[in-house]
Amino acid sequence: PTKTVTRTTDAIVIGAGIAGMYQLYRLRQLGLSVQVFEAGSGVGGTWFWNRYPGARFDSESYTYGYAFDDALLAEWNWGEHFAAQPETLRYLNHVADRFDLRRDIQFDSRVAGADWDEAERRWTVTLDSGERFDCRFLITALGPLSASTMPRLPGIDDFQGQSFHTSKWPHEPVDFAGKRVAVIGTGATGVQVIQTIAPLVGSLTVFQRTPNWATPLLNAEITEAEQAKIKAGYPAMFELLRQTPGCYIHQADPRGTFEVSAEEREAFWEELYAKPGFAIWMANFRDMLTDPKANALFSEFVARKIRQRVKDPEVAEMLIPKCHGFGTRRVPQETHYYEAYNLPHVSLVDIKATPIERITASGIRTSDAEREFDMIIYATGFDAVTGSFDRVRFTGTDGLTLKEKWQDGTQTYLGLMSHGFPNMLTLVGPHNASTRCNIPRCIEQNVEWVAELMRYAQEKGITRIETTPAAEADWSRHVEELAGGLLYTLVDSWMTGINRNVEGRTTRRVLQYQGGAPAYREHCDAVAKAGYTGMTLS
Ligand code: NA7
Repeated sequence: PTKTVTRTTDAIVIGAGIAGMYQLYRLRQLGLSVQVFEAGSGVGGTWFWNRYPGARFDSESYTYGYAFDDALLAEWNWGEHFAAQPETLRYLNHVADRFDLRRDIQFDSRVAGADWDEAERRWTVTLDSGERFDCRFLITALGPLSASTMPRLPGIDDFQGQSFHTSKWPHEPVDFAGKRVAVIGTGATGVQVIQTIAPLVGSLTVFQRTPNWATPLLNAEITEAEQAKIKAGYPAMFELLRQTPGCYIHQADPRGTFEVSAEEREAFWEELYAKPGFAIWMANFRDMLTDPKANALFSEFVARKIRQRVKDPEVAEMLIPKCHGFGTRRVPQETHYYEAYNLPHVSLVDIKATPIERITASGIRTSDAEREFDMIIYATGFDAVTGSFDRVRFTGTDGLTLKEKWQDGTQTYLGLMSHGFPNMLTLVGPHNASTRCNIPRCIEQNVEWVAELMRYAQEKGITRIETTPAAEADWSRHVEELAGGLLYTLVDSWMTGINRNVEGRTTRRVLQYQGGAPAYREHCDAVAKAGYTGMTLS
């Protein structure tokens, strides 16, 4: 049957977050027609959705913004070293306006599925509304942390008070005054919410399953003098970011933990604890994330800090992770997080000891108590990296969906494509360096590589691009091998693909390329330079 489509373009991009916006910009420069679909009613992706109180960068603002346009860099003044969500969303809206991006973005449009048509060598994209569109190249910019997940608890819909998942936070202001609030979840998001609302609420009860090693963010406003210095330093800073493994301004210390004296070690760790941002995670001794003994010693240092900061020793012990070492899960960055537990109206419930049995009409019932709340905040995270792909029905050459193909292990080439899904490019997909990265830096690399591939295809009249099974198998094996020896692979977290709120997400997986962004970039560049090895172009 002839298909009826609303619009036919050279490319469709799914998602208008940081990746999708920049991809649109780059493809337009090639003279391609592009249609972007965005589920939200505005641009910004993560920064559009995650409006919960306290949402902010853990990367230095100026390392996070787009680097591709000098005029944009020159005109934008970040207000804080670690900008809060409203500022970031303002920035992304500014970018959308400045480059006139909105005219090719259709908002409030969630993509339900995409079907490959081998005869036409084109994709048909179907929206939730049933509307269909058609394109030669399909580029996904779905976001690695966009498929939010709720606990699988009975009674969630029975609750009569207000309740929110942090990533679906309402646009209207939420009033906390005098409210009895529950927060479930103590990951990077939970920590930001808890420390921010603690002083505003009537009472706060935190339901913690696993504590995390949180360390001080030490945010500050950017002074005028700093602003000038940041602007003048942009070229050198971006050059440095190209060289560090995760494109952060922090670099591992070349020394091993046990190569220095105990005094020197302690002094160095004190220094790191007083440094803003991720320095403590990324500029620590070089063996901190590979040597269990080094890791345990540093974890003990951070545990001491927690004990010093939390007045009630029992609560302090509950907040100290016992089953994983520092940095083997995402390190939440905090501002007076631990001090929040010193407030008389804040309490902590260990739900490993006393599990939540159900959500009731008036609150939360654990195995030992029933508590009443006016508001429940679910800071329960995401079906990371592959979850956003699973929620779209991508159907490839042999009728297999991508979800089915990746069911028993993700298979990709360069984390940017998968065999059986021709002409589909997966920005920030599994197996690329992006989710171990100061993400816009890796996004720019992904986007620019894809744009160059599109330019090449245009020049050579190529209408079909697919990776070979052999190249895909090699890359996937390489990615698995690189993760060997890293302590994080031994721990359950979104970084290892675990999410017990999702059917089948109980086995650890390697989702990220761990060889570092520079090596990843070299791989990608070598592939392009050699005329796109590992791929069939026709
Ligand atoms: P995370 O880091 O995945 O944290 C989710 C939190 O929610 C974590 O503490 C979980 O406990 C907890 N959780 C999840 N499901 C449940 C259920 N069913 N019951 C109780 N507690 C639960 O997500 P975030 O949003 O904080 O951060 C995601 C990333 O966004 C972050 O790393 C940054 O890169 C930005 P668990 O640890 O699984 O025991």
